[in-house]
Amino acid sequence: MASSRAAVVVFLLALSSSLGASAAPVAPGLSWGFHDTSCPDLDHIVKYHVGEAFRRDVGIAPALVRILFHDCFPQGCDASVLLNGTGSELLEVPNQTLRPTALKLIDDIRAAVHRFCGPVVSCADITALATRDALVAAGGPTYEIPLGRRDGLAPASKALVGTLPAPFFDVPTLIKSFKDRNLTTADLVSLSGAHTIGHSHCPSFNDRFPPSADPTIDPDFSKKLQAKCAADVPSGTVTQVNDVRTPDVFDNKYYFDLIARQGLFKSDQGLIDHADTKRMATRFALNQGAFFEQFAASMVKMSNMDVLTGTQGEIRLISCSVPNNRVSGVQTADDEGLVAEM
Ligand code: HEM
Ligand SMILES: *[C@@H]1O[C@H](CO)[C@@H](O)[C@H](O)[C@H]1NC(C)=O
Ligand SMILES: *[C@@H]1O[C@H](CO)[C@@H](O)[C@H](O)[C@H]1NC(C)=O
Ligand SMILES: CC(=O)N[C@H]1CO[C@H](CO)[C@@H](O)[C@@H]1O
Repeated sequence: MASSRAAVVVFLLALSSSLGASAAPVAPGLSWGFHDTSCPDLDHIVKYHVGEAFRRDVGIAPALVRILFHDCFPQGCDASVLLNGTGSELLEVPNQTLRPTALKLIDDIRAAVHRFCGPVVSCADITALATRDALVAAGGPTYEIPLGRRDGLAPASKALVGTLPAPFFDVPTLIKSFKDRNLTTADLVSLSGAHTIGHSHCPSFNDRFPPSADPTIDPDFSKKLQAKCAADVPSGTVTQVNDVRTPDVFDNKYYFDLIARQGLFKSDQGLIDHADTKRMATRFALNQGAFFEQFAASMVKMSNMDVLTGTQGEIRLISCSVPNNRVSGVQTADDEGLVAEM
């Protein structure tokens, strides 16, 4: 009950801010209920599969959220991050720790959806919906997302993947990195709160061990991390939870971590210190409702970044890992025909 009311509030919020000049949650070509007639059971199918996967492994939630971020930020939410093989984004450093279980789940959901409805729903729409449902399963806010995304034909370039922010960035660099993608400081502070779930590998935070010149980290926490990562042989085998308080629950405890100087990355910890972000990060620590409201609005915005719509791109037919032109016997023209028939 409460959560469906929250959904309505976020929905109205998104609608009303779409009338404003600054934010446009409904990108041209996307619409609410895009698949209502072409795939009426879409929401249900996605939610069922995400629920089952979450019961087996709560790590599916952070895994999906990070995949969405890594898809949308470099060149838009076009499922390009899912493509495999030569030149794929998965081979780039920031993507090396995307979880294969979540990549597989997205494709399993695509297969189930296409079995029920025919090949009318893109991997990009499925990724956005599955991420939303996984966040809710982990305790986070729900929100409505407009649909109608199409899948990209090729991976983002190395240069674009390189625009993803790094964990050693300071706040001004983070703000600029987000601004370059039309994301605001409020988007930065709230979306960083996704680090309230999930885990990281030692190479992502080994710049914060003693004798670190970084005075912003709790020295005991820093020592513990260092001791834990001493066992990281071969490198990348040890994991550390992002939120030491409630590692698997999507809540506002991440901002408590920052106040206690136990943010894992420099990029996290800075948010509670810098003049441009401190007020909001503190507010989110004190008021989970305020965090959830901003986070949901920012997720809708991120899910709509530079989407392909209409006749752009394609609906991947065989696998979310493979563009149609790489599959023998399937042509992109057939795909357009199929979609037009539906
Ligand atoms: C603000 C700049 C950001 C930086 C510098 C950053 C950096 C990182 C790094 C280095 C990791 C750990 C990777 C590893 O070692 O395995 C990570 C994990 C994660 N990030 Fe971020 N991130 C940022 C923003 C975001 C945003 C906007 C989201 C989504 C809304 C997000 C969601 C996640 C999640 C859920 C994980 C855990 C993944 C898992 O458990 O598999 N991050 N991030
Ligand atoms: C890409 O994914 C497809 C479908 O799962 C698989 O058949 C193919 O072997 C994969 N290719 C590479 C290079 O991993
Ligand atoms: C940001 O917004 C401006 C103005 O709406 C637009 O011209 C520009 O292409 C956008 N940039 C990105 C990276 O989306
Ligand atoms: C999920 C995934 O495909 N990760 C890959 C990222 O890139 C490295 C190589 O650079 C691969 O080993 C990983 O499998």
